[in-house]
Amino acid sequence: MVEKEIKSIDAATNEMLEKAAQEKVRTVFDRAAQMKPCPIGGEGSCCSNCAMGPCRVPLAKNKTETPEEHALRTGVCGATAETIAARNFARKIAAGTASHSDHGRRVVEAFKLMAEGKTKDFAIKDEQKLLKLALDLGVEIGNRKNEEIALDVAKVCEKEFGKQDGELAFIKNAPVKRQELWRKLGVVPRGIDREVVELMHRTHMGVDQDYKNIMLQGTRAALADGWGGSMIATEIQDCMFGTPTPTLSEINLGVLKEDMVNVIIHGHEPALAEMLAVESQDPELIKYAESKGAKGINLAGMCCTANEIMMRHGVPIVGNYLQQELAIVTGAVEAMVVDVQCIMQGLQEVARCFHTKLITTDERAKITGATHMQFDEHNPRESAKAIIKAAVDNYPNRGKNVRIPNIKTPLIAGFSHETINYLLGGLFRASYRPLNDNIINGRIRGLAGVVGCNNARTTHDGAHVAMIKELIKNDVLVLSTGCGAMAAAKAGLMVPEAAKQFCGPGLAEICETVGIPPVLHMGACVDNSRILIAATAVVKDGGLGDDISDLPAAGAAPEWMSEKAIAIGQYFVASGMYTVFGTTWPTLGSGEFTNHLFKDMEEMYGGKWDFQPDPVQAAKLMIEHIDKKRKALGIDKSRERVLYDMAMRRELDAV
Ligand code: SF4
Ligand code: MSK
Repeated sequence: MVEKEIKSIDAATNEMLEKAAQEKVRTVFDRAAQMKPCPIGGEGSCCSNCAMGPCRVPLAKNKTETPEEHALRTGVCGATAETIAARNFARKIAAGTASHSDHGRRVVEAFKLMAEGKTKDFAIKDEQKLLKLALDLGVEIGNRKNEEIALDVAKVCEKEFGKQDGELAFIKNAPVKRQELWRKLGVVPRGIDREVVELMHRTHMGVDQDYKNIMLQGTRAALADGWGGSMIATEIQDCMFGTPTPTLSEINLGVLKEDMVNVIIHGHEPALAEMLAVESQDPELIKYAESKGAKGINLAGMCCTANEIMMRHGVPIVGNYLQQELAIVTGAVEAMVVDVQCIMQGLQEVARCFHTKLITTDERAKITGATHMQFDEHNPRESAKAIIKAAVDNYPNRGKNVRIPNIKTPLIAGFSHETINYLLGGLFRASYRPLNDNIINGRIRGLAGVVGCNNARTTHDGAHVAMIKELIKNDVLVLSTGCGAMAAAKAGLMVPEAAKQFCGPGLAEICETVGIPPVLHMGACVDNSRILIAATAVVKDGGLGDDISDLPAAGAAPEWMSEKAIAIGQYFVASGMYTVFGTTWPTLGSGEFTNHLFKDMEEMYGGKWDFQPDPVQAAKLMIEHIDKKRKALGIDKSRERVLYDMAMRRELDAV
């Protein structure tokens, strides 16, 4: 675990931390300082899978431990350090897969209601995508109405969750060679729920006690996330809410408005957020807000729900994961509306110190002390209206101690796979060809997916921004999602002008020619599936090998904290991607199991895990990997990595 020196690299965050300290409001930053992480749990060496434990099997102090001594270091049932670390790791994959996939299931349910005409407020926004999806899923198009096609698409997707055998449908979206490898290794997912249930079973006390075998099922569950639940969520959301296209917006606490009713929507699922975006513009509700003394209604987003509505509607983003409580500390938030995932329980305690109403909206995610207003998918507009009205009613309760940091940054987001295709190839010959050509000629050195959370154990946003700057300086085009994308946006890396300032000459030239930022915002956590699709499109366009593992590409989550990040990492690795995580690594208690993830997986999948808490060093590892792949492809000529001396590094940090 790296000790952080400063709390955040973001000035707005630091300003609100000062305000919180002055007003004696306790936030995640204070709780992290007070609660030291358990070192044994942190390295995956604690098992509490049965009531004979918890059993702790930390790494041997004696580095020259003999195999016999090692065999004696077990839990009460005899489970070894390898089994315990693997079970803990696999259960994180199960939880991450379950979270993304349950999100996907909810979206399919809303889509089905829409197709059946049982909710009038949702519609098919992207007909092209619906038809493509129908073709991919074997749904008849003919002369049928869109709603009929959508209903069959919904039914096929719904079945993906409960299927007992066969293969998940979207597995066919992967490169053919990859599909064959998965079949050979026996890791093709059969049904999403089945893989999660089986993984939970196999990691129960006394079941699977061979770490390699546990990870085969861990991989199958992770693939059921990336090429299953997450991909379903992304595809159906695009059909129903629109496929994102480049959109200009703003980010950071400065998007809150002193003279308006501020409503923040926080979490992950976009259905309610979509309706809030519509209802916040409703003239009647605006008039109602004016009757309470406000100038209007200001809707803004937090975490991945923010990414969803910013990509589709340009709704501004207040901040990422570690800023959720600080938004309330401004004293200017009438309602913090939450759905599921990444919502800190600490929000309620912070909200109690201000006038903010914390509103839960999903029966799966309630918080003691919060107000619950159930979102009704049959009547989504009515639900949204009631929530906004509650926020407006709370405006007169706002205290005098309001301080909104005057800090916000513009960003351009909305780089779905389809958009990248059009931007690079043009509307009539959409293709990845120009991207592939520029990777082959070396202007673009490679691709990096930098994704994931913030973590209170490391400087807020610091690792994301340092890693991304190092990558783009070395001509690596960055694709980003989640809270990492927001960190990049706040640092000014998501506007085309950033190319000239921060990129190496090759990448800068491409960004300037096409008019794109060097860091492409691809969406929320579930939209990491867009990165899989983009990587596959690069493979299919030709010239860069015949599998994802051949590409000069790498993945990273430098500030990860969520179990979902482990599921994402495992499906990246199993899809052939070198993937490096920062902050902390949850299997260090077992050298042998860690070796399996860091070495054996490369032989199995062509991708592997790595851990490097220093973000610049981690970026260097990614660049080394990219260069290794360029060499294997025979396109390594005239590419030298830019080596920085201290003066150059200071100059880079100053911009
Ligand atoms: Fe201990 Fe084994 Fe029970 Fe885990 S399953 S708590 S290692 S006895
Ligand atoms: S919100 S999972 S902190 S990216 Fe998706 Fe951010 Fe990580 Fe949650």
